[in-house]
Amino acid sequence: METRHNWTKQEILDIYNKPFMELLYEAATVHRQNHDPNTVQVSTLLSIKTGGCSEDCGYCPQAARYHTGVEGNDLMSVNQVKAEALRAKEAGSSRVCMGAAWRNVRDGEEFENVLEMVRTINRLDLEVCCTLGMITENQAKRLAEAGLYAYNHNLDSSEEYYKEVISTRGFEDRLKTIENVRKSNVTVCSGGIIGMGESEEDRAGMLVALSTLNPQPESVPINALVPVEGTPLADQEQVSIWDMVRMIATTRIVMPETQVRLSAGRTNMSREGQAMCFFAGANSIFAGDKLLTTPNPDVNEDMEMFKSLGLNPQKPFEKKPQRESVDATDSKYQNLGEKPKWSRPGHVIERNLTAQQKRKPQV
Ligand code: SAM
Ligand code: DTB
Ligand code: SF4
Repeated sequence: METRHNWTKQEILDIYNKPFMELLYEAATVHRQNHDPNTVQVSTLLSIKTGGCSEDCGYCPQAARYHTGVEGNDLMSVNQVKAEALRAKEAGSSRVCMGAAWRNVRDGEEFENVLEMVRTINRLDLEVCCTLGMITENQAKRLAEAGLYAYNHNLDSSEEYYKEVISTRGFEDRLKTIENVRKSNVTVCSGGIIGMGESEEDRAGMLVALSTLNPQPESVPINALVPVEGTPLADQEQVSIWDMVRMIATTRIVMPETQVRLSAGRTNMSREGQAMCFFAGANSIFAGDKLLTTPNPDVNEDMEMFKSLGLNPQKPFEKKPQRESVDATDSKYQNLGEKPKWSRPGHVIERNLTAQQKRKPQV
């Protein structure tokens, strides 16, 4: 069946709410028509710049304004990154995803260092992904030239619910960044979080926004909120495994060719729960005992799970060939010293303000 780019919210809601067995069967069928159901892509996350972020994302332990115990750190060195990437490769990952707690990329020394990290990891024959916040077209092209394979930039929720979670940046700028990445030929990784208090309509709304992109993202991470103390969403109830399976199955049906990533929240899922997610069409995970700042299952446990389910890790560059890394000296693209004006809506989100005002108890 041809990939559709005109899904409506009602159609997606109807899929999401199908009787569970029907939904699972349909998703597993679409999955088999488009992918090898026994292959799962494995990525390792690496937080190259942790904490101290200026934004007010209600879910995020790295936002400086909340009191979460995550310390702000400087950008890692290229050598440190290389050592971590080698460890990830030895542990069986085909991709390294470097995350930075930035609102957007700024031209300058730090970005030049990130470009060097991209070249270094690509030359280790690993797929390299970055998630650095909003980027311009020129920045995306420079990353592409350095050998970037994928750029992660999540829509996180529906356009409507986004406003309930974040006030310092707008949904439109997320879409604009994805458009910029597309112009660079780097693959797009974009998904979201469930369990933030959003409705089923919001979940469907997010899938409308993602599935109507043409082309659809090559990778769609579905995160279960990891509620972190000190963040505005700390008291959210753990999302149920049934909702997670429904969300993954629906994502698989509306985006048949994409790699659907079973992302944050696996430490709270049983092996049986995760197996249902794989059956429903998830074919990618983050491995390694840490996500960016929160825990993730142990690599050995994951490998045992793969063995018991007969799953095999996907090889690097299986979906799209490796691109050459161009040295900084041979670059076609200049550092433009851009100062882009990304939006800052600035509306009031009560629970974000409350979390910001709360002080840690004095000991
Ligand atoms: N600063 C960049 C940005 O916001 O695009 C990149 C890093 S940011 C931490 C990447 C993604 O991590 C977010 O878009 C969100 O989907 C996910 N994330 C952050 N905190 C999370 C949490 N507590 N639970 C689940 N996912 C989370
Ligand atoms: C994505 O969708 N999930 C990853 C990755 N992309 C960057 C991040 C999850 C972060 C969970 C919270 C933390 O560890 O700080
Ligand atoms: Fe900063 Fe990204 Fe966390 Fe938002 S999600 S606070 S932009 S690190």
